[in-house]
Amino acid sequence: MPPSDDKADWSKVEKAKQAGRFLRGSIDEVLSSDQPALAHDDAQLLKFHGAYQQYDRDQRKAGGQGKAERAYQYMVRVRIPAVRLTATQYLDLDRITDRLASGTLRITSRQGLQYHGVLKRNLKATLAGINQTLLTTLAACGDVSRNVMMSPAPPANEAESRALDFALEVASQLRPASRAYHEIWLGEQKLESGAPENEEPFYGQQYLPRKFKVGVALPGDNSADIYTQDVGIIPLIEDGRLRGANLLVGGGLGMTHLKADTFARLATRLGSVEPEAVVEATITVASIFRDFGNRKDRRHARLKYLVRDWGMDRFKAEFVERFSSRLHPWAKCGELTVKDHIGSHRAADGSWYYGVYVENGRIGDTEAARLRSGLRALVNELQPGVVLTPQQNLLLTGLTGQQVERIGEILDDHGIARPERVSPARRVSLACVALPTCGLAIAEAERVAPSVMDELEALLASLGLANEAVSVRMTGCPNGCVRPYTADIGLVGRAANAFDIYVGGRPAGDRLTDLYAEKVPLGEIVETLRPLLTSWKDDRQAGESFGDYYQRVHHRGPALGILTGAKGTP
Ligand code: SRM
Ligand code: SF4
Repeated sequence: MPPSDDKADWSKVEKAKQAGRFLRGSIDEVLSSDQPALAHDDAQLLKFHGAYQQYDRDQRKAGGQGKAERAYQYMVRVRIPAVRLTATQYLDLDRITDRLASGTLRITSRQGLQYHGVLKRNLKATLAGINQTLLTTLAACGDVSRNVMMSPAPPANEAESRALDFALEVASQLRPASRAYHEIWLGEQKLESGAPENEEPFYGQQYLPRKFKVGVALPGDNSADIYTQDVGIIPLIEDGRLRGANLLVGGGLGMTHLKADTFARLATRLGSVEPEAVVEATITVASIFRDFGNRKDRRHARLKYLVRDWGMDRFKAEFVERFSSRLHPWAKCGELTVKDHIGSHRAADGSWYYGVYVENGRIGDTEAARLRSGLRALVNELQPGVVLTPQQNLLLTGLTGQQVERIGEILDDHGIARPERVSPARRVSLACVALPTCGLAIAEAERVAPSVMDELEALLASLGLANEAVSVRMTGCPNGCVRPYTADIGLVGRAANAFDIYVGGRPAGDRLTDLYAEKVPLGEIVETLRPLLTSWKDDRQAGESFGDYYQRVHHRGPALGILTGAKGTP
């Protein structure tokens, strides 16, 4: 019997789903009442609709309020499976934030878009407004297949284009079927008889045990960091033809400090399949997760724990049993790396695309730089396609050479640094949202990352390393929302003002970092790294990245495909 059938000790979230009538709960009733917030079960169900109940943690600190006085607000996440927006969609999404949210937009590390600070009374208008742009928030969060990531650059040929369609097809087939979303947010009439019994043919009423993440790479571009996904898809393209895809399973990064039974894990090779079987293979993995994932303990509910517990032999056997096509051995494929999509690039069809650097994904206006206004002006005037990248940046696509020249002028007019003036390290660095909105943040990230980068840039310049793209990924807790454990340097919030420093990942994304130093105060992070960066400069081999150098010279202990939350040895 699959463990998920034993319902006695199911987690509170499983019980909320069980009673939730396919994601309905009493969300609609509470939204139209004067209750200040949703209670636990509804707040859990709300996530499947793409919104998180939060409160401003800055305000709470200042006012010293208890739970009852929290000023509740909502984060709303737009799911954009094809990661491509039209100019009109972008401008419509931009307008919503002035009317209904905090006045900023936030590009996420999974190529989604978030609003923060949405008030309860504005939630319906926000979700309805997003749907009017022909986008959705359904399944942006919750125990379902999340936004499917993919390489953001325009495909170079027909084979790449077909490969990127895997992302769309997986997203469409794993989209929840419940009409609850339409009833609550889009005014569709509720059925008199309640929810039909089989409203979710794939998910069932319990949905998945936890979130499920899929990413598609392209040969030479692992922007989607596929080793960190539940399913990673590497298309096999030979002589311009799509031959199939290699599949990885069981990656995931979240862990808990000091808990050795939680871990970040790189996905393991499952094998390869024919092109027409890629989507079915992905859904097959999701079905194994649905039936066997842990529904008692959410800390151990991700697919990676099942893969570790079973081992790949058992996992493969279960997969083959369910899969209608053939699973072939892993096929030889080229080295993965990450392309820097910033600045101007020529697409295969002769058009141009231009990557605008967005520091930590936050699109807003400040006194120093009017990024949101500048992007609006660019999109308005040039009417480009807009693509969100896994590095929290934004590409404008389908441009002429003349339009590319115009971009520089518009950036200048709005005080936005042209990409060539942003250092290589900053261009590839990420930070998660963290404070003040994230309820799980232990430390700051997005708000302090720019000053950490200022210091690091100064140190790199003083060492003659200013042109090195050292990737720094900073998170306010060990959940790993900007994938710190595969970067050159990962900074992970450990206490209010202190971070654990991880080093030794690499752009290919197929190696985890080591824990290098613990509980380093924010102001000492860069100094702590100074000796290591200095020895890299002195002893590196030609072209050797910081992460590669660390692994060659300093790494002690076993090669790691797993990084546990246990106290590590620096
Ligand atoms: Fe994440 C939870 C933000 C990508 C691992 N993540 C959260 C929540 C919703 C906090 C919460 O549960 O209350 C954060 C909302 C903060 C806010 O105020 O906006 C949050 N995660 C984000 C985003 C916005 C980070 C960013 O700055 O870009 C990313 C949204 C992506 C999207 O559009 O869907 C985001 N989160 C990730 C990634 C990276 C990825 O998917 O490529 C990871 C690591 C990969 C993985 O899943 O293992 C990630 N987030 C987590 C976890 C740990 C999950 C685990 O099973 O271990 C949590 C906590 C949880 O789910 O309980 C979490
Ligand atoms: Fe919040 Fe932690 Fe994710 Fe940062 S890494 S957004 S602090 S859950």
